[in-house]
Amino acid sequence: MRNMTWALAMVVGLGLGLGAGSVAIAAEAVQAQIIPATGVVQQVDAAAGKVKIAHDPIQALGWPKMTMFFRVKDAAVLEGVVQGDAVRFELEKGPTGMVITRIEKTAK
Ligand SMILES: [Cu+2]
Repeated sequence: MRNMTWALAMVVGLGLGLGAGSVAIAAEAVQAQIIPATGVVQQVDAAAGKVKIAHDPIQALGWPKMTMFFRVKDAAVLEGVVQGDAVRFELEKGPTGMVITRIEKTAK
């Protein structure tokens, strides 16, 4: 509780001290953060711009290991990616959630 109060005070302090413009820039920087992850491709739906990946835990997001669909930022991200590929990929927070910006196969 004490920490929460402190955090709130910091947010208010930042808002007052830096002004709305700086806060907006800070929010943008957080949005552009690249989050690395690894997993195995289960299904590729290029037409829908989606890929199902059994991913390892993603610490930066606090996500446990799970199998789920991800949307890709651009269809080109899925080029050459097929079911069964072990991959390393990068996530970025988009306006409607996490999207994959890059997929790279790892050695088998
Ligand atoms: Cu997940």
